[in-house]
Amino acid sequence: SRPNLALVGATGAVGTVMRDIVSTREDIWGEIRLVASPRSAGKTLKVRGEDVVVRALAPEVFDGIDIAIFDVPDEVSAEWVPIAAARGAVAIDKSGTFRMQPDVPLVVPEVNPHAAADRPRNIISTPNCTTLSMMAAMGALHAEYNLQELVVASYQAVSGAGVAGTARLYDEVEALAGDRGIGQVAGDVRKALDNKLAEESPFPAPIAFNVVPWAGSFKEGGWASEEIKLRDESRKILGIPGLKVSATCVRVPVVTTHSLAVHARFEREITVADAHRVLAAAPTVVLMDDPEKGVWPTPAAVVGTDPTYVGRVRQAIDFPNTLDLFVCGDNLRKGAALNAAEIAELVARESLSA
Ligand code: 2RA
Repeated sequence: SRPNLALVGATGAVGTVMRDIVSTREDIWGEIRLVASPRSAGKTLKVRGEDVVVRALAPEVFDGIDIAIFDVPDEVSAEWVPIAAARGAVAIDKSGTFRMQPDVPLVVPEVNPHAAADRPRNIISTPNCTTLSMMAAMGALHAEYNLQELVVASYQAVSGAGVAGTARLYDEVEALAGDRGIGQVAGDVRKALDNKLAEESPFPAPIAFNVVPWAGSFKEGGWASEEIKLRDESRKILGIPGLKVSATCVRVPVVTTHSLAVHARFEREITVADAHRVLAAAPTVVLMDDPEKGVWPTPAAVVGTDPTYVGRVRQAIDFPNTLDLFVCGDNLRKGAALNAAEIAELVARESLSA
């Protein structure tokens, strides 16, 4: 019989995309149950063209569920993912809570699908969207050229910070629209926003007419949590415990789709032609790389689509084993909902073929 799926966090930024994804991909599911905080319970939302009433998170909502996808804050996952798993569901968790635990696999289906089967706690984690934005591309290159080092700068969209992040960018743009003198005097953007917007921002500096060199929470040594996640998660997914990684994560005024400038060193020389061949053959990567014609990916050009887009591939002039490239990926789709749905499909196929 068809497996039953629960979507926990069905009303958030990722949850909304999740409903769209399960409604448009091949339908392998029996029931799809929507679950959210008590505040959102009782709402009616569409899935697969049908109205479904959202249920409040409680132990019983997992009865009869085979797979539960969680996109909720870390502390909610910490409490509820083990409850779902104990009630017999395979829990696929998007939070940071379990990702680095050794008995929980961290899965990107293009890169390490086999890892999903080894899940002693019935929990599978899905990576942070920043890591995911480059994993399909870096996994394909690593498989042939053996990755040694990554230096990354991110350009992260505001929807990575949820519905509130997106609302804030729109509010700031609206508040500043029409002022053709703004952004030319130190501090004027912040001052104008302080005067016009009462609500506190989810970002530590203005995000309109600006870039913000900070994403996530404060970690030892002055690192931001997003930078540490990028390092730890890349190592685990690619299966390279000693991979050298250094990152700077930056928030930019883009609604959705994270971009990364990646400087990747491999074990042996890799030319642009080599990289193009590998990337063009990777099923979920789209190569957009013809700089003479102005062809490279931008977030605005690819948002709302599934692939990982790669352009600006160069062999670093002073480092022959090293590529510089630019990657874009929709942080709500491959970066979140799509990867979780793909893991769920992997697990579902195990039982369908058993
Ligand atoms: C962000 N990666 O973009 C985060 C979301 N977990 O803020």
